Amino acid sequence: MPHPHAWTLADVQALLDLPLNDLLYRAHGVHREHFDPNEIQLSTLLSVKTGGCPEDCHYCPQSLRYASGIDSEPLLPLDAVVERAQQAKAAGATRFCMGAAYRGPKERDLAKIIEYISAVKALGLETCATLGLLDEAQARRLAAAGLDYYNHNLDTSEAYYPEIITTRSYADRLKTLEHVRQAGMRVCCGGIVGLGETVKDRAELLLALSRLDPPPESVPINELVPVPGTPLAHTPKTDPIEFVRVIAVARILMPRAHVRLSAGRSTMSRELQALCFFAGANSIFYGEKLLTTPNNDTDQDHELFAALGLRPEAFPPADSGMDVHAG
Ligand code: SAM
Ligand code: DTB
Ligand code: SF4
Repeated sequence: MPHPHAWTLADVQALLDLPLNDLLYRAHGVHREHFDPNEIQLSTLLSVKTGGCPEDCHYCPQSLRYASGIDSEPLLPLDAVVERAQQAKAAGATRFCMGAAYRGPKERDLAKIIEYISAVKALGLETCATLGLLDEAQARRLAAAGLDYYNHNLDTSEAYYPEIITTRSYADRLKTLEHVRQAGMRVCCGGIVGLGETVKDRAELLLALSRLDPPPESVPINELVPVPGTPLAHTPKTDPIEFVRVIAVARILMPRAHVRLSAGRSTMSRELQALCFFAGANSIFYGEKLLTTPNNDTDQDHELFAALGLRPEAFPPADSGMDVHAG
């Protein structure tokens, strides 16, 4: 097997094209080498600032350009964020991810988000934020506040990207990821399947993710949630087997990353989710809402874990900085 950095586009295309049983066997083998295959990490999302975004991401209901029916909401008060984080912790999540509909955070908002981060971290949860583009100083301030992960996706291939977003470039995204790394935070970076991209675009996205240096610690693989009013509302649904292939190849290319079965899970059967977990997904968004769209019912998730013999990652998470032996 080539060194991770030596993968070529042809290799990745060949992986995506393998007979499914060969691909699954290989991906599951890589998964077992690096992780307990029966453990799953749970992240809960909260939209801390919703809608009214000036960007034009064609998939996104929060862009102010599309009539998706989302009401804009300003930044939530600190106590509301803390309450939701406490609920997430009580329900068994180990990571709390705060999302904001920005091109990038404004100074006044960043100061408030820094307060959220300190308060959520004090609960012993891992913290993650997704706030759009960051400059160097902003990344440093978030890291200093105790932010463990920053989510910023490449979304699709560089070639297909201009069909999906015109208001900021692939290069802008890579710059933000560099700032996040330089500030010492862990990177959560993935993409979306089902934007109308080709299999080659998927291969290019997966290769670009694996070539981030170092590769992301967390890789969310989203299936497009088609929201009425957005330009991609009528995009044909991805073949579920094709989706599983993307998960499997992400696992092979990024053996140590948590691969997250992300948006789109609520319309997936239990069997399809089980196949994704076999293919190497070992993290999910947990809680009944993503940012603005519905996610799976938590009781049903627990039934699924029981049926599959999956154990949620224990609390406190390994990297929370909490003393495991205290209390
Ligand atoms: N505004 C920030 C940004 O774009 O970086 C942070 C929030 S944004 C909603 C985070 C990610 O959610 C996007 O990069 C995209 O990958 C994903 N996303 C948004 N809408 C989606 C949809 N309808 N279906 C699937 N994924 C979606
Ligand atoms: C990611 O890759 N997926 C999440 C998270 N990062 C922020 C967002 C999914 C959003 C789905 C559409 C919505 O609920 O608005
Ligand atoms: Fe704005 Fe982020 Fe939605 Fe793009 S994905 S429109 S940047 S909230």
